[in-house]
Amino acid sequence: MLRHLAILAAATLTAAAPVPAQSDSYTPTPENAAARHWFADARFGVFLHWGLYSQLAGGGDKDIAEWIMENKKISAAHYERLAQFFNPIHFDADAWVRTVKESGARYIVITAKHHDGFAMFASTTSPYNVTTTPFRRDPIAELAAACRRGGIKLFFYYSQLDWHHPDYFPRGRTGNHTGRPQAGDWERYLRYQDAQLTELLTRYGPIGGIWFDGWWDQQKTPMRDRWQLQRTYALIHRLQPGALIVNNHHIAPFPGEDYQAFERDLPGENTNGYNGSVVSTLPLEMAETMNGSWGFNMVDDGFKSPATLIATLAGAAGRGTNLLLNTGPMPDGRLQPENVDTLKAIGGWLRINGASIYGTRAGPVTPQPWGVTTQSGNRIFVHLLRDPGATLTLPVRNVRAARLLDGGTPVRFRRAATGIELQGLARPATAVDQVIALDIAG
Ligand code: H79
Repeated sequence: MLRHLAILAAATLTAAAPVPAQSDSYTPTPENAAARHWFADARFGVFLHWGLYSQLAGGGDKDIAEWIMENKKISAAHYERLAQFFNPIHFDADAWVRTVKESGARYIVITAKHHDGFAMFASTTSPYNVTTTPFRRDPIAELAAACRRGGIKLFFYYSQLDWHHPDYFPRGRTGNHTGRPQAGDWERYLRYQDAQLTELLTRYGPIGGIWFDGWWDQQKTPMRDRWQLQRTYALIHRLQPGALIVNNHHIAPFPGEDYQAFERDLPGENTNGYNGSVVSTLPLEMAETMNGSWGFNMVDDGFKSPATLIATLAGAAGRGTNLLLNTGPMPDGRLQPENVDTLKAIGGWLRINGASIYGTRAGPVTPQPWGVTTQSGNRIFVHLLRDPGATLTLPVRNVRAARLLDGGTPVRFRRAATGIELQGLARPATAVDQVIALDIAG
C-alpha cells in the first residue's frame, strides 16, 4: 500500500539545473509580451479538472469532487488504490478539442497535477503518475498533440500544494489526515516540483503557460519565502519565454506572474471570500464552474444555463477579463454530456457575436446595471444583458452608426449633451445578450 510513498521518499530526484534568482523587477520578454496580448485577445478558455478523484465522482456529496481526499480524510496509502483502477477507455483527445473548438474557446487549462499529488502526465520523477495505471497512456501528451492539430493553446494547471508527497513538510492548512510521517525535506519537494515543471515545459512542445494553485496552503506557515517563487518562475521563463505564469493565490500578483486569476468572481468581486485582492494591470482571467464543482460530480445537477454563462463571458469581457469555464471530464474519459451541450450553445452565440468578445478590451462605459461595453479599434459593443428600457444614454462621442450585431438592423440614435442617446430599443425578453455595435470616428 505504501509502495508509491516509499519509492518517492527513497528516490533521488533528477533536480532541475539551478537557476539564478530573478530580481524583484520583472520585465517580460518580447515573446511573453506577445503571449499576453494573444491571451487577452482569446477571451475564452476551457478548464479541465481530471484526475484519480474523477473516479469517485464526489462520492454522493454535492460539494466534494477533487477535494475528496481531504474532505473525507482519506490516507495517502488508501487514495493510491485509485491509481490501480484508472482506465478511461473512452478518452479521445481529439474529441475534447473538437468540443472546445465548437464552444468558441481558444485555449485549454488542464490539471497536470492537482492537490492529490497524482501526475496525470508521464513523469519520471515518481511512479505516482498516470503511466503506472492500467491506462498506461499519457493523456497530456495526447491532448498536447490534439491541441496542436486543432490550433488550441494548452496550459497546465499545477498544484504547489501536495497531499501525497512525503517531503511536502511542514504540512500546511490542509493535507493533515493523510497518514504521512511528520517529517520531510522541503527543499527536496521543491526540487521535485521543479523537475515535474521541467518535464511539462520540455516534453509537450510550446505550451500556453502554467496555472499554479495551492500557494495559500502555506500562507500561515512561519517560514519566509517558503515557495521560492522567483526560482520556479525563472526556470519556467528560461525554458519557455513565451509561456505565461499565473498563480491562483488570491492576492496581488508577484513579480514573474504574467496574468492575474480570479476564482469564481469577476475582478473586484469577492463573493466567496477568496478574492479580496487588488485588480492589477496584468491581463485578467475569471475561472468559473458549470455546476458547483471543478472535478466531475455525479449528483450536482445545478448546471448554469448557457444564457447565464454567456452573460458571465460578456460581463468578463466588459471588465477586460477572460472567462476560463470549467468542466470535469468523467472517469471514462468523456466530457459530461450536459456540459458539452452548454459549450455548444455558447459556441453558437459566439459564432454570431464573437466580434464583440474576441480581440476586444473593456469598453469606455464602466459596467452598468443593464450590461457592459467592449471595444475593438473603432467599434464599441454595447452588451444589453438586461432590458435598459426604450432609450439608453451613453457617454460616447463621434458615433457614426449604430446597428444590432446580429442581423445588422440599424439602431436610431441622436446626439445628447453627454454623448448619444440610443432610441427605440426593444431588447427581446428571451435575448441572452443583445449586442449593439457602434462605429465611431477614428
Ligand atoms: O482547482 C480548483 C479547486 O480545487 C481549487 N482551485 C480551483 C481552481 C480550490 N481549492 N480550494 N479552493 C479552491 C477553495 C479555497 C479555500 C481556501 Fe482555504 C480558503 C484556501 C484558503 C482559504 C480552507 C482554508 C481551505 C484551505 C484553507
